[in-house]
Amino acid sequence: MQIADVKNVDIVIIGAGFSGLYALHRLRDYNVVCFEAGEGVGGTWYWNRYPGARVDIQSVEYSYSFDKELEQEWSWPEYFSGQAELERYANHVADRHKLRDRIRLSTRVVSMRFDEGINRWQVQTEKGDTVKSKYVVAATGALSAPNSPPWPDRELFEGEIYHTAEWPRDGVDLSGKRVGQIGTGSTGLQVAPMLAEQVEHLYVFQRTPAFAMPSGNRPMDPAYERAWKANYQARRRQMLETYGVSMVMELPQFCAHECTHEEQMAILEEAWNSQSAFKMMIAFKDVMTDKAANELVSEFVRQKIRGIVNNPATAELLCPKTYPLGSKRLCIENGYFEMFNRKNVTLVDVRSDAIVGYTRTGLRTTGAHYDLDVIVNATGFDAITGAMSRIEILGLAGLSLAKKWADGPTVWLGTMIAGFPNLLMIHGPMTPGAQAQMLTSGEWQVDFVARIIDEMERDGLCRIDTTIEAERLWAEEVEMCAQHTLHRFTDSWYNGKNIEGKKGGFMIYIGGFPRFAQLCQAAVNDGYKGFIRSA
Ligand code: NA7
Repeated sequence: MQIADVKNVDIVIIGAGFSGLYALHRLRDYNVVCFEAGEGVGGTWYWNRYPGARVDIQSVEYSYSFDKELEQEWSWPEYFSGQAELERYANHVADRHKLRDRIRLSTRVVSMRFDEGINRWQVQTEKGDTVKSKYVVAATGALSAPNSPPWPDRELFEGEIYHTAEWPRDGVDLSGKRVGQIGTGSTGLQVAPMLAEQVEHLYVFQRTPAFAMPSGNRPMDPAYERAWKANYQARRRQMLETYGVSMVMELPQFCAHECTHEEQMAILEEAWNSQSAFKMMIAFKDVMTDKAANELVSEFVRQKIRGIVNNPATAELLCPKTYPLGSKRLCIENGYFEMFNRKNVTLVDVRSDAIVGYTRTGLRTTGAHYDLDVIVNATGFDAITGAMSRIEILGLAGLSLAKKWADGPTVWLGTMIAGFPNLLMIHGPMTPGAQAQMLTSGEWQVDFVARIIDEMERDGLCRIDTTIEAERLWAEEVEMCAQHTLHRFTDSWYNGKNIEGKKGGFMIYIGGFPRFAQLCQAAVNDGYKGFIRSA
Protein backbone atom coordinates (compact mmCIF):
# COMPACT_ATOMS: atom_id res chain seq x y z
CA MET A 1 0.00 0.00 0.00
CA GLN A 2 1.32 3.45 -0.89
CA ILE A 3 1.38 6.20 1.71
CA ALA A 4 -1.65 8.40 1.10
CA ASP A 5 0.08 11.67 1.85
CA VAL A 6 3.71 11.78 2.79
CA LYS A 7 3.58 15.41 3.92
CA ASN A 8 0.98 14.59 6.54
CA VAL A 9 1.04 11.18 8.16
CA ASP A 10 -0.15 9.49 11.35
CA ILE A 11 3.18 7.99 12.28
CA VAL A 12 6.81 8.54 11.36
CA ILE A 13 9.09 5.64 12.24
CA ILE A 14 12.77 6.51 12.38
CA GLY A 15 14.98 3.57 11.42
CA ALA A 16 14.45 0.42 9.38
CA GLY A 17 16.43 -1.93 11.57
CA PHE A 18 14.77 -5.01 13.01
CA SER A 19 12.58 -3.01 15.43
CA GLY A 20 11.68 -0.36 12.84
CA LEU A 21 10.70 -3.01 10.28
CA TYR A 22 8.44 -4.75 12.75
CA ALA A 23 6.94 -1.40 13.86
CA LEU A 24 6.14 -0.67 10.22
CA HIS A 25 4.39 -4.00 9.90
CA ARG A 26 2.55 -3.75 13.23
CA LEU A 27 1.33 -0.19 12.55
CA ARG A 28 0.52 -0.78 8.89
CA ASP A 29 -3.14 0.18 9.25
CA TYR A 30 -2.11 3.76 9.91
CA ASN A 31 -0.73 6.22 7.42
CA VAL A 32 2.90 5.53 8.29
CA VAL A 33 6.26 6.32 6.75
CA CYS A 34 9.69 5.05 7.82
CA PHE A 35 12.82 7.10 7.29
CA GLU A 36 16.09 5.20 7.14
CA ALA A 37 19.54 6.79 6.82
CA GLY A 38 21.09 3.72 5.15
CA GLU A 39 20.75 2.71 1.54
CA GLY A 40 19.25 -0.57 2.72
CA VAL A 41 17.25 -2.06 5.57
CA GLY A 42 18.60 -4.03 8.53
CA GLY A 43 20.01 -1.33 10.82
CA THR A 44 22.90 -2.82 12.78
CA TRP A 45 23.12 -5.61 10.24
CA TYR A 46 23.17 -3.17 7.35
CA TRP A 47 25.95 -0.96 8.76
CA ASN A 48 28.24 -3.39 10.57
CA ARG A 49 29.57 -5.27 7.56
CA TYR A 50 33.18 -5.54 8.73
CA PRO A 51 34.85 -8.94 8.23
CA GLY A 52 33.79 -11.32 10.99
CA ALA A 53 30.61 -9.45 11.99
CA ARG A 54 28.34 -12.02 13.61
CA VAL A 55 25.51 -12.03 16.14
CA ASP A 56 26.47 -13.35 19.57
CA ILE A 57 23.04 -14.82 20.35
CA GLN A 58 21.79 -17.99 18.67
CA SER A 59 19.83 -17.22 15.51
CA VAL A 60 16.94 -19.49 16.43
CA GLU A 61 16.37 -17.04 19.28
CA TYR A 62 17.51 -13.86 17.55
CA SER A 63 14.79 -13.90 14.92
CA TYR A 64 11.26 -12.55 14.54
CA SER A 65 8.47 -14.27 16.42
CA PHE A 66 5.56 -12.35 14.87
CA ASP A 67 5.47 -14.34 11.63
CA LYS A 68 4.79 -17.97 12.52
CA GLU A 69 5.10 -19.21 8.93
CA LEU A 70 8.43 -17.49 8.43
CA GLU A 71 9.62 -19.05 11.66
CA GLN A 72 8.96 -22.47 10.11
CA GLU A 73 10.17 -21.66 6.60
CA TRP A 74 13.43 -19.91 7.38
CA SER A 75 16.57 -21.98 7.93
CA TRP A 76 19.61 -20.52 9.63
CA PRO A 77 22.70 -22.19 8.19
CA GLU A 78 24.77 -21.59 11.34
CA TYR A 79 24.03 -21.33 15.06
CA PHE A 80 25.27 -17.71 15.20
CA SER A 81 24.57 -15.97 11.90
CA GLY A 82 26.97 -13.71 10.12
CA GLN A 83 26.12 -10.17 9.01
CA ALA A 84 25.31 -11.13 5.40
CA GLU A 85 22.75 -13.73 6.48
CA LEU A 86 21.09 -11.31 8.92
CA GLU A 87 20.93 -8.60 6.26
CA ARG A 88 19.38 -11.12 3.85
CA TYR A 89 16.77 -11.98 6.50
CA ALA A 90 15.90 -8.28 7.04
CA ASN A 91 15.47 -7.82 3.29
CA HIS A 92 13.37 -10.95 3.03
CA VAL A 93 11.03 -9.67 5.76
CA ALA A 94 10.77 -6.25 4.08
CA ASP A 95 9.75 -7.96 0.81
CA ARG A 96 7.54 -10.65 2.31
CA HIS A 97 5.49 -8.09 4.25
CA LYS A 98 5.54 -5.54 1.44
CA LEU A 99 7.10 -2.87 3.64
CA ARG A 100 9.30 -1.20 1.05
CA ASP A 101 6.70 1.20 -0.33
CA ARG A 102 6.62 2.96 3.00
CA ILE A 103 10.37 3.09 3.60
CA ARG A 104 12.38 6.10 2.45
CA LEU A 105 15.99 4.88 2.23
CA SER A 106 19.03 7.19 2.32
CA THR A 107 16.85 9.65 4.22
CA ARG A 108 18.29 10.76 7.53
CA VAL A 109 16.02 12.61 9.96
CA VAL A 110 17.90 15.73 11.07
CA SER A 111 15.38 17.62 13.20
CA MET A 112 11.93 17.37 14.77
CA ARG A 113 9.83 20.06 16.37
CA PHE A 114 6.54 19.53 18.21
CA ASP A 115 3.86 21.97 17.06
CA GLU A 116 1.63 22.46 20.10
CA GLY A 117 -1.09 24.22 18.14
CA ILE A 118 -1.86 21.15 16.06
CA ASN A 119 -0.30 18.41 18.22
CA ARG A 120 1.89 17.25 15.40
CA TRP A 121 5.61 16.64 15.05
CA GLN A 122 7.25 18.43 12.16
CA VAL A 123 9.94 16.04 11.05
CA GLN A 124 12.66 17.28 8.75
CA THR A 125 14.97 15.07 6.70
CA GLU A 126 18.44 15.73 5.36
CA LYS A 127 16.90 15.88 1.89
CA GLY A 128 14.84 18.88 2.96
CA ASP A 129 11.43 17.19 3.22
CA THR A 130 9.20 18.25 6.09
CA VAL A 131 6.56 15.81 7.25
CA LYS A 132 3.82 16.48 9.79
CA SER A 133 3.07 13.47 11.93
CA LYS A 134 0.90 12.80 14.96
CA TYR A 135 3.33 10.28 16.44
CA VAL A 136 7.01 9.54 16.06
CA VAL A 137 8.34 6.09 16.87
CA ALA A 138 12.09 6.31 17.32
CA ALA A 139 13.54 2.93 16.41
CA THR A 140 16.93 4.57 16.10
CA GLY A 141 18.95 1.77 17.70
CA ALA A 142 21.01 1.65 20.87
CA LEU A 143 24.27 1.08 19.02
CA SER A 144 23.96 3.09 15.83
CA ALA A 145 25.90 6.32 16.33
CA PRO A 146 29.56 5.41 15.69
CA ASN A 147 32.17 6.80 18.05
CA SER A 148 35.37 7.90 16.37
CA PRO A 149 38.41 8.76 18.47
CA PRO A 150 38.86 12.49 19.02
CA TRP A 151 42.59 12.59 18.26
CA PRO A 152 43.91 15.62 16.37
CA ASP A 153 45.37 15.80 12.84
CA ARG A 154 43.13 13.20 11.25
CA GLU A 155 43.29 15.14 7.99
CA LEU A 156 47.09 14.74 7.88
CA PHE A 157 46.97 10.95 7.66
CA GLU A 158 47.64 9.91 4.07
CA GLY A 159 46.33 6.36 4.45
CA GLU A 160 42.74 5.13 4.78
CA ILE A 161 40.60 5.26 7.94
CA TYR A 162 37.56 3.04 8.44
CA HIS A 163 35.08 2.64 11.28
CA THR A 164 33.82 -0.92 11.61
CA ALA A 165 30.21 0.36 11.77
CA GLU A 166 30.64 2.16 8.43
CA TRP A 167 32.53 -0.52 6.58
CA PRO A 168 32.38 -0.07 2.78
CA ARG A 169 29.81 -2.24 1.03
CA ASP A 170 32.37 -3.46 -1.49
CA GLY A 171 34.84 -4.47 1.21
CA VAL A 172 38.42 -3.31 1.55
CA ASP A 173 41.54 -4.98 0.15
CA LEU A 174 44.05 -5.00 2.99
CA SER A 175 46.58 -7.40 1.52
CA GLY A 176 50.15 -6.21 1.94
CA LYS A 177 49.04 -3.36 4.22
CA ARG A 178 50.20 -2.32 7.68
CA VAL A 179 46.96 -1.98 9.59
CA GLY A 180 46.32 -0.43 13.00
CA GLN A 181 43.13 -1.56 14.75
CA ILE A 182 41.92 0.53 17.65
CA GLY A 183 39.55 -1.08 20.11
CA THR A 184 39.14 -4.50 21.63
CA GLY A 185 35.44 -4.78 22.48
CA SER A 186 33.03 -7.27 20.87
CA THR A 187 33.69 -5.77 17.44
CA GLY A 188 37.47 -5.60 17.82
CA LEU A 189 37.63 -9.24 18.86
CA GLN A 190 35.58 -10.32 15.85
CA VAL A 191 37.39 -8.29 13.23
CA ALA A 192 41.02 -8.73 14.34
CA PRO A 193 41.53 -12.42 13.42
CA MET A 194 39.97 -11.75 9.99
CA LEU A 195 42.28 -8.81 9.38
CA ALA A 196 45.34 -10.73 10.60
CA GLU A 197 44.82 -13.26 7.82
CA GLN A 198 44.91 -10.59 5.11
CA VAL A 199 47.35 -7.93 6.18
CA GLU A 200 51.11 -7.65 6.14
CA HIS A 201 51.09 -6.59 9.76
CA LEU A 202 48.32 -5.93 12.28
CA TYR A 203 48.86 -3.67 15.29
CA VAL A 204 46.06 -4.11 17.83
CA PHE A 205 45.84 -0.99 19.98
CA GLN A 206 44.29 -2.06 23.27
CA ARG A 207 43.16 0.30 26.03
CA THR A 208 41.15 -2.24 28.06
CA PRO A 209 41.40 -6.00 27.57
CA ALA A 210 38.16 -7.93 27.18
CA PHE A 211 36.79 -11.03 28.83
CA ALA A 212 35.80 -13.39 26.05
CA MET A 213 34.28 -16.83 25.66
CA PRO A 214 35.03 -19.17 22.76
CA SER A 215 32.38 -18.86 20.06
CA GLY A 216 29.93 -21.70 19.85
CA ASN A 217 29.32 -21.11 16.18
CA ARG A 218 28.99 -24.20 14.02
CA PRO A 219 26.83 -25.40 11.13
CA MET A 220 23.21 -25.81 12.20
CA ASP A 221 22.34 -29.30 13.38
CA PRO A 222 19.09 -30.23 11.55
CA ALA A 223 17.77 -32.09 14.60
CA TYR A 224 18.33 -29.02 16.77
CA GLU A 225 16.55 -26.82 14.23
CA ARG A 226 13.63 -29.29 14.05
CA ALA A 227 13.31 -29.28 17.84
CA TRP A 228 13.07 -25.48 17.86
CA LYS A 229 10.55 -25.42 15.05
CA ALA A 230 8.40 -28.02 16.76
CA ASN A 231 8.30 -25.96 19.96
CA TYR A 232 8.83 -22.41 18.80
CA GLN A 233 5.89 -20.74 20.47
CA ALA A 234 6.41 -22.35 23.84
CA ARG A 235 10.13 -21.55 23.70
CA ARG A 236 9.52 -17.91 22.78
CA ARG A 237 7.08 -17.63 25.68
CA GLN A 238 9.67 -19.13 28.02
CA MET A 239 12.33 -16.74 26.68
CA LEU A 240 10.17 -13.76 27.60
CA GLU A 241 10.10 -15.06 31.15
CA THR A 242 13.90 -15.09 31.45
CA TYR A 243 16.08 -12.23 32.64
CA GLY A 244 17.66 -11.60 29.21
CA VAL A 245 14.94 -12.95 26.88
CA SER A 246 17.19 -15.79 25.93
CA MET A 247 17.23 -19.51 25.70
CA VAL A 248 16.27 -21.15 28.91
CA MET A 249 19.48 -22.39 30.46
CA GLU A 250 19.82 -24.56 33.45
CA LEU A 251 20.24 -22.10 36.29
CA PRO A 252 23.01 -22.61 38.83
CA GLN A 253 22.20 -24.39 42.06
CA PHE A 254 25.02 -23.02 44.21
CA CYS A 255 26.96 -19.93 45.15
CA ALA A 256 30.69 -20.24 44.41
CA HIS A 257 31.69 -20.57 48.07
CA GLU A 258 29.30 -23.50 48.53
CA CYS A 259 31.42 -25.65 46.21
CA THR A 260 34.78 -27.33 46.79
CA HIS A 261 37.72 -26.20 44.63
CA GLU A 262 37.36 -29.33 42.48
CA GLU A 263 33.63 -28.71 42.00
CA GLN A 264 34.27 -25.06 41.13
CA MET A 265 36.83 -26.00 38.47
CA ALA A 266 34.58 -28.69 36.99
CA ILE A 267 31.65 -26.24 36.75
CA LEU A 268 33.83 -23.56 35.14
CA GLU A 269 35.40 -25.99 32.67
CA GLU A 270 31.94 -27.12 31.62
CA ALA A 271 30.78 -23.51 31.22
CA TRP A 272 33.88 -22.68 29.16
CA ASN A 273 33.20 -25.56 26.80
CA SER A 274 29.42 -25.05 26.69
CA GLN A 275 29.42 -23.38 23.24
CA SER A 276 26.82 -21.09 24.68
CA ALA A 277 27.42 -17.42 25.21
CA PHE A 278 27.31 -16.09 28.75
CA LYS A 279 27.44 -19.43 30.57
CA MET A 280 30.38 -18.10 32.59
CA MET A 281 28.14 -15.38 34.01
CA ILE A 282 25.77 -17.93 35.48
CA ALA A 283 28.33 -20.55 36.45
CA PHE A 284 27.37 -19.86 40.08
CA LYS A 285 24.37 -18.05 41.54
CA ASP A 286 26.46 -15.10 42.69
CA VAL A 287 28.86 -14.36 39.80
CA MET A 288 27.25 -10.98 39.14
CA THR A 289 26.57 -10.02 42.74
CA ASP A 290 29.56 -11.16 44.77
CA LYS A 291 33.07 -9.87 44.14
CA ALA A 292 34.83 -13.01 45.37
CA ALA A 293 32.69 -15.29 43.19
CA ASN A 294 33.29 -13.03 40.22
CA GLU A 295 37.04 -12.98 40.83
CA LEU A 296 37.09 -16.78 40.85
CA VAL A 297 35.48 -16.89 37.41
CA SER A 298 37.62 -13.99 36.14
CA GLU A 299 40.83 -15.72 37.18
CA PHE A 300 39.69 -18.94 35.49
CA VAL A 301 39.29 -17.01 32.22
CA ARG A 302 42.69 -15.31 32.67
CA GLN A 303 44.27 -18.73 33.09
CA LYS A 304 42.69 -19.80 29.79
CA ILE A 305 44.21 -16.74 28.07
CA ARG A 306 47.62 -17.52 29.58
CA GLY A 307 47.27 -21.06 28.30
CA ILE A 308 46.60 -19.93 24.72
CA VAL A 309 48.98 -17.00 24.20
CA ASN A 310 52.63 -18.07 23.94
CA ASN A 311 54.32 -14.79 24.88
CA PRO A 312 53.80 -14.35 28.66
CA ALA A 313 54.02 -10.53 28.53
CA THR A 314 51.40 -10.39 25.76
CA ALA A 315 49.20 -12.86 27.61
CA GLU A 316 49.38 -10.76 30.78
CA LEU A 317 48.39 -7.62 28.85
CA LEU A 318 45.41 -9.48 27.40
CA CYS A 319 44.17 -10.46 30.87
CA PRO A 320 41.43 -8.14 32.15
CA LYS A 321 42.15 -7.19 35.75
CA THR A 322 40.44 -3.86 36.36
CA TYR A 323 36.73 -4.77 36.26
CA PRO A 324 34.50 -7.76 37.09
CA LEU A 325 33.71 -10.30 34.36
CA GLY A 326 30.30 -9.62 32.81
CA SER A 327 30.07 -6.07 34.14
CA LYS A 328 30.40 -4.96 30.55
CA ARG A 329 29.38 -7.03 27.59
CA LEU A 330 31.09 -10.41 27.69
CA CYS A 331 32.65 -10.91 24.25
CA ILE A 332 32.56 -13.96 22.05
CA GLU A 333 35.77 -14.79 20.23
CA ASN A 334 36.82 -16.95 17.39
CA GLY A 335 40.59 -17.38 17.33
CA TYR A 336 41.26 -13.94 18.85
CA PHE A 337 43.72 -15.05 21.54
CA GLU A 338 45.44 -17.58 19.23
CA MET A 339 45.95 -14.73 16.75
CA PHE A 340 48.56 -13.19 19.03
CA ASN A 341 50.81 -16.20 18.36
CA ARG A 342 51.12 -15.06 14.73
CA LYS A 343 54.29 -13.27 13.66
CA ASN A 344 52.36 -10.53 11.86
CA VAL A 345 50.36 -9.39 14.91
CA THR A 346 51.54 -6.98 17.62
CA LEU A 347 49.57 -5.97 20.70
CA VAL A 348 50.10 -2.33 21.67
CA ASP A 349 49.14 -1.22 25.17
CA VAL A 350 47.62 2.24 24.83
CA ARG A 351 46.55 2.33 28.46
CA SER A 352 50.16 2.95 29.54
CA ASP A 353 51.18 4.75 26.34
CA ALA A 354 48.08 6.55 25.02
CA ILE A 355 47.46 7.47 21.39
CA VAL A 356 47.80 11.23 21.10
CA GLY A 357 47.21 11.92 17.43
CA TYR A 358 47.33 11.01 13.77
CA THR A 359 50.39 11.81 11.70
CA ARG A 360 50.98 11.83 7.96
CA THR A 361 52.18 8.22 8.15
CA GLY A 362 50.35 6.68 11.07
CA LEU A 363 49.59 7.10 14.75
CA ARG A 364 51.57 8.77 17.48
CA THR A 365 51.47 7.61 21.09
CA THR A 366 53.06 9.43 24.01
CA GLY A 367 56.24 7.43 23.59
CA ALA A 368 56.28 5.96 20.06
CA HIS A 369 55.15 6.19 16.46
CA TYR A 370 53.47 3.46 14.40
CA ASP A 371 53.76 3.54 10.59
CA LEU A 372 50.41 2.48 9.13
CA ASP A 373 48.68 2.29 5.74
CA VAL A 374 45.20 1.75 7.14
CA ILE A 375 43.54 2.55 10.47
CA VAL A 376 40.48 0.55 11.54
CA ASN A 377 38.49 2.14 14.33
CA ALA A 378 36.62 -0.57 16.23
CA THR A 379 35.90 2.09 18.82
CA GLY A 380 32.23 1.44 19.46
CA PHE A 381 29.32 3.81 19.71
CA ASP A 382 27.87 6.84 21.41
CA ALA A 383 25.42 4.28 22.70
CA ILE A 384 21.77 4.44 23.78
CA THR A 385 21.34 8.22 23.57
CA GLY A 386 23.71 8.90 20.65
CA ALA A 387 21.30 8.42 17.76
CA MET A 388 18.62 10.61 19.37
CA SER A 389 21.16 13.25 20.38
CA ARG A 390 22.32 13.58 16.77
CA ILE A 391 18.81 14.70 15.78
CA GLU A 392 17.76 18.18 16.84
CA ILE A 393 14.58 17.46 18.82
CA LEU A 394 12.46 20.31 20.18
CA GLY A 395 9.49 19.50 22.40
CA LEU A 396 6.97 21.63 24.30
CA ALA A 397 7.85 25.33 24.48
CA GLY A 398 10.84 24.66 22.24
CA LEU A 399 12.56 22.55 24.92
CA SER A 400 15.60 20.90 23.37
CA LEU A 401 16.20 17.21 24.07
CA ALA A 402 19.96 17.79 24.00
CA LYS A 403 19.52 20.33 26.79
CA LYS A 404 17.12 18.16 28.76
CA TRP A 405 19.51 15.21 28.56
CA ALA A 406 22.70 17.22 29.07
CA ASP A 407 23.29 15.55 32.45
CA GLY A 408 21.99 12.16 31.34
CA PRO A 409 18.77 10.74 29.91
CA THR A 410 15.48 10.89 31.82
CA VAL A 411 12.56 8.73 30.73
CA TRP A 412 9.41 7.00 31.84
CA LEU A 413 9.57 3.22 31.29
CA GLY A 414 12.34 3.86 28.77
CA THR A 415 9.57 4.80 26.36
CA MET A 416 8.60 8.46 26.78
CA ILE A 417 10.30 11.74 27.72
CA ALA A 418 8.43 14.45 29.68
CA GLY A 419 7.84 17.49 27.48
CA PHE A 420 8.14 15.48 24.24
CA PRO A 421 4.57 14.33 23.59
CA ASN A 422 3.67 11.59 21.15
CA LEU A 423 7.32 10.56 20.82
CA LEU A 424 7.75 6.88 21.65
CA MET A 425 11.06 5.06 21.78
CA ILE A 426 12.08 1.47 21.15
CA HIS A 427 15.24 0.36 23.00
CA GLY A 428 15.37 3.80 24.61
CA PRO A 429 17.52 4.71 27.58
CA MET A 430 16.84 2.65 30.71
CA THR A 431 15.27 -0.26 28.89
CA PRO A 432 16.85 -3.72 29.22
CA GLY A 433 18.75 -2.99 25.97
CA ALA A 434 21.92 -5.00 25.81
CA GLN A 435 20.94 -6.95 28.90
CA ALA A 436 18.22 -8.60 26.86
CA GLN A 437 18.15 -10.28 23.48
CA MET A 438 17.40 -7.20 21.43
CA LEU A 439 15.32 -8.58 18.59
CA THR A 440 12.63 -10.24 20.69
CA SER A 441 12.66 -7.53 23.39
CA GLY A 442 12.41 -4.98 20.55
CA GLU A 443 9.37 -6.76 19.15
CA TRP A 444 7.82 -6.67 22.62
CA GLN A 445 8.46 -2.93 22.92
CA VAL A 446 6.97 -2.29 19.49
CA ASP A 447 3.81 -4.10 20.59
CA PHE A 448 3.74 -2.02 23.78
CA VAL A 449 4.12 1.25 21.88
CA ALA A 450 1.56 0.14 19.28
CA ARG A 451 -0.91 -0.61 22.07
CA ILE A 452 -0.41 2.94 23.42
CA ILE A 453 -1.08 4.38 19.95
CA ASP A 454 -4.08 2.09 19.31
CA GLU A 455 -5.66 3.09 22.62
CA MET A 456 -5.06 6.80 21.96
CA GLU A 457 -6.89 6.45 18.66
CA ARG A 458 -9.64 4.29 20.12
CA ASP A 459 -10.26 6.95 22.78
CA GLY A 460 -10.12 9.82 20.27
CA LEU A 461 -7.18 11.52 22.01
CA CYS A 462 -4.59 13.91 20.61
CA ARG A 463 -1.66 13.99 22.95
CA ILE A 464 0.21 11.65 25.27
CA ASP A 465 3.07 12.83 27.47
CA THR A 466 4.73 11.80 30.69
CA THR A 467 5.81 13.76 33.77
CA ILE A 468 9.02 14.74 35.51
CA GLU A 469 7.72 12.86 38.57
CA ALA A 470 7.33 9.66 36.51
CA GLU A 471 10.86 10.12 35.13
CA ARG A 472 12.13 10.45 38.70
CA LEU A 473 10.35 7.24 39.72
CA TRP A 474 11.87 5.37 36.80
CA ALA A 475 15.36 6.71 37.60
CA GLU A 476 14.92 5.39 41.15
CA GLU A 477 13.84 1.98 39.87
CA VAL A 478 16.83 1.82 37.48
CA GLU A 479 19.26 2.88 40.21
CA MET A 480 17.78 0.45 42.73
CA CYS A 481 18.33 -2.46 40.32
CA ALA A 482 21.87 -1.35 39.38
CA GLN A 483 22.86 -1.19 43.05
CA HIS A 484 22.50 -4.95 43.37
CA THR A 485 25.03 -5.87 40.70
CA LEU A 486 28.72 -5.53 39.96
CA HIS A 487 27.97 -3.53 36.80
CA ARG A 488 28.35 -0.31 38.74
CA PHE A 489 32.11 -0.87 39.09
CA THR A 490 32.84 -0.64 35.38
CA ASP A 491 33.15 2.10 32.80
CA SER A 492 31.63 1.19 29.46
CA TRP A 493 28.94 2.25 27.01
CA TYR A 494 26.39 0.98 29.57
CA ASN A 495 27.08 4.16 31.59
CA GLY A 496 28.37 6.41 28.80
CA LYS A 497 31.89 6.41 30.23
CA ASN A 498 33.29 5.20 26.89
CA ILE A 499 32.74 8.73 25.53
CA GLU A 500 34.83 11.52 26.94
CA GLY A 501 32.66 14.05 28.77
CA LYS A 502 29.39 12.12 28.34
CA LYS A 503 27.23 12.44 31.44
CA GLY A 504 24.56 10.21 32.88
CA GLY A 505 24.47 7.23 35.13
CA PHE A 506 23.70 3.66 34.30
CA MET A 507 21.61 3.74 31.10
CA ILE A 508 20.43 0.17 31.00
CA TYR A 509 17.57 -1.33 32.99
CA ILE A 510 19.16 -4.17 34.84
CA GLY A 511 16.15 -5.49 36.73
CA GLY A 512 15.56 -8.09 34.03
CA PHE A 513 13.12 -8.15 31.14
CA PRO A 514 10.17 -9.79 32.99
CA ARG A 515 10.14 -7.07 35.65
CA PHE A 516 10.51 -4.37 32.98
CA ALA A 517 7.62 -5.77 30.95
CA GLN A 518 5.46 -6.20 34.02
CA LEU A 519 6.06 -2.58 35.14
CA CYS A 520 5.25 -1.28 31.64
CA GLN A 521 2.04 -3.31 31.42
CA ALA A 522 1.01 -2.41 34.96
CA ALA A 523 1.40 1.33 34.27
CA VAL A 524 -0.85 1.15 31.21
CA ASN A 525 -3.35 -1.22 32.82
CA ASP A 526 -3.50 1.06 35.85
CA GLY A 527 -5.14 3.89 33.89
CA TYR A 528 -1.93 5.02 32.19
CA LYS A 529 -0.02 5.70 35.39
CA GLY A 530 2.82 8.18 34.78
CA PHE A 531 1.35 9.27 31.46
CA ILE A 532 -0.82 12.28 30.66
CA ARG A 533 -3.31 11.66 27.87
CA SER A 534 -5.39 14.53 26.56
CA ALA A 535 -7.91 15.34 23.88
P1 NA7 B 1 32.77 -1.28 22.64
O1 NA7 B 1 32.41 -2.51 23.38
O2 NA7 B 1 32.39 0.03 23.21
O3 NA7 B 1 34.36 -1.32 22.43
C1 NA7 B 1 35.06 -0.23 21.91
C2 NA7 B 1 36.52 -0.46 22.07
O4 NA7 B 1 37.22 0.70 21.56
C3 NA7 B 1 36.96 -0.60 23.53
O5 NA7 B 1 38.00 -1.53 23.58
C4 NA7 B 1 37.44 0.80 23.86
O6 NA7 B 1 38.37 0.85 24.93
C5 NA7 B 1 38.11 1.18 22.56
N1 NA7 B 1 38.27 2.62 22.41
C6 NA7 B 1 37.29 3.54 22.25
N2 NA7 B 1 37.82 4.77 22.17
C7 NA7 B 1 39.16 4.61 22.29
C8 NA7 B 1 40.25 5.51 22.30
N3 NA7 B 1 40.06 6.82 22.17
N4 NA7 B 1 41.51 5.00 22.45
C9 NA7 B 1 41.68 3.67 22.58
N5 NA7 B 1 40.70 2.77 22.58
C10 NA7 B 1 39.45 3.24 22.44
O7 NA7 B 1 32.18 -1.32 21.16
P2 NA7 B 1 32.01 -2.57 20.19
O8 NA7 B 1 31.66 -2.05 18.85
O9 NA7 B 1 33.17 -3.50 20.29
O10 NA7 B 1 30.78 -3.35 20.80
C11 NA7 B 1 29.55 -2.67 21.04
C12 NA7 B 1 28.45 -3.67 21.29
O11 NA7 B 1 28.04 -4.27 20.05
C13 NA7 B 1 28.78 -4.84 22.15
O12 NA7 B 1 28.75 -4.57 23.52
C14 NA7 B 1 27.75 -5.88 21.74
O13 NA7 B 1 26.54 -5.61 22.42
C15 NA7 B 1 27.56 -5.60 20.28
P3 NA7 B 1 37.82 1.00 26.45
O14 NA7 B 1 37.18 -0.31 26.78
O15 NA7 B 1 36.81 2.14 26.42
O16 NA7 B 1 39.02 1.33 27.24
